[in-house]
Amino acid sequence: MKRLTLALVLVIFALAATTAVAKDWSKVRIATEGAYPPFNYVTPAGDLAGFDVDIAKALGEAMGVEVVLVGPQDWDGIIPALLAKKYDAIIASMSITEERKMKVAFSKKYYNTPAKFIAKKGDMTEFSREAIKGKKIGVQRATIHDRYLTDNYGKDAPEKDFNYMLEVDQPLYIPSGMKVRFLVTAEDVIHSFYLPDFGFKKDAIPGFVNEVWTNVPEGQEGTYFGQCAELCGKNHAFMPIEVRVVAQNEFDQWIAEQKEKAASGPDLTPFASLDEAMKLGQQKFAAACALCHGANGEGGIGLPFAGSDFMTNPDNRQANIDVLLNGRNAMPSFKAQLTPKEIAAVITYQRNAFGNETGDLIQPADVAK
Ligand code: HEC
Ligand SMILES: [Cu+2]
Repeated sequence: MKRLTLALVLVIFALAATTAVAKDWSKVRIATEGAYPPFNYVTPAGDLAGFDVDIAKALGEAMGVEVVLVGPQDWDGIIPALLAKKYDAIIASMSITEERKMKVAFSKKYYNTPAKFIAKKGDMTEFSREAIKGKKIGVQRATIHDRYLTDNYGKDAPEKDFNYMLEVDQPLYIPSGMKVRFLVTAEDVIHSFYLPDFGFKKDAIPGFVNEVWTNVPEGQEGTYFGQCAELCGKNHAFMPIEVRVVAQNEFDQWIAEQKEKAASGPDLTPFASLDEAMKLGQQKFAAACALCHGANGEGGIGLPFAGSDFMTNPDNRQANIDVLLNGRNAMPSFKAQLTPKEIAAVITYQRNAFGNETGDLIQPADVAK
């Protein structure tokens, strides 16, 4: 595996020799990125923390000056803002490079760490020019890693994917050259539909329909990214928005494909065996049910499954399906979140796991009836 050695430094902006009035150095403003844990990050309470921050504070103590931390500061603009004197220094695990040395004065390095390529286990074992041809590599813009790929792989450089945390499974398609109206609502909690390039941010509220519109001119087709801008829950940071603006003919084609997909209905292929259903059911249970019903079906917010009459009595099979589809009191309906196949699998799992062993195999068609 290829290694590259990073020298990490504190950057201090040298005061211009011509400065007439000596700056009062009793207070030093030091910026950090706040997006590189464990070196620098923002705590849930909104404070900057991490190794870099600790070093900054320790330096301040040793020098007998007050350190004011500035951040989070975007990496792309961290040096330009220093040059514009928004702060006096940067401490952000920045590598010393010849290019950066032309603009800023570095201190001695305060730590050293190797960088590595990472791929899914078994996917890639080497990272030679040959091996990474045609691959997509996620890399942060304007980092030495970004530069390393370009410098060392030349024209064979892999496609760099700066958007790897912004892409979604189901992008929204809209046509260019016409006014498009978005009807914005939410299914669970309040989110916010934020697309900076379109100049809008709109609350998505369950039970309300809000409206925004855009008109992307012809010739500006492409992919536009946004994010949920409302602190909506523990997965808030992972709610990207992806809008593909395409020419009218391409849009018509996409609509036709969607209609065809919708008409063919959900996948109702029966499970070949109880085992097959149990495997899928176990996954879905862990992801969607364990939180309330307990990892071993012991119950919690939801009722226990282990040994319950509801699970083991064959007369309750249909009632079991109905609860999943329609919900009951605090038990949410899963009709919109799981496919008939997934619901069938999870019910099969409930009725055979945790010592229930009824042998019941629920098929997707039983759920879709
Ligand atoms: C947000 C918490 C929550 C989640 C998530 C949840 N449940 Fe429930 N579930 C409940 C509660 C609460 C009840 C009791 C409902 C009542 O009071 O009638 C319940 C009841 C049930 C019952 C009826 C049991 C009985 O003995 O009457 C079934 C079946 C069930 N849940 C299955 C599931 C499955 C399968 C999943 C995952 C796909 C799931 N639940 C996810 C909270 C939850
Ligand atoms: Cu959200």
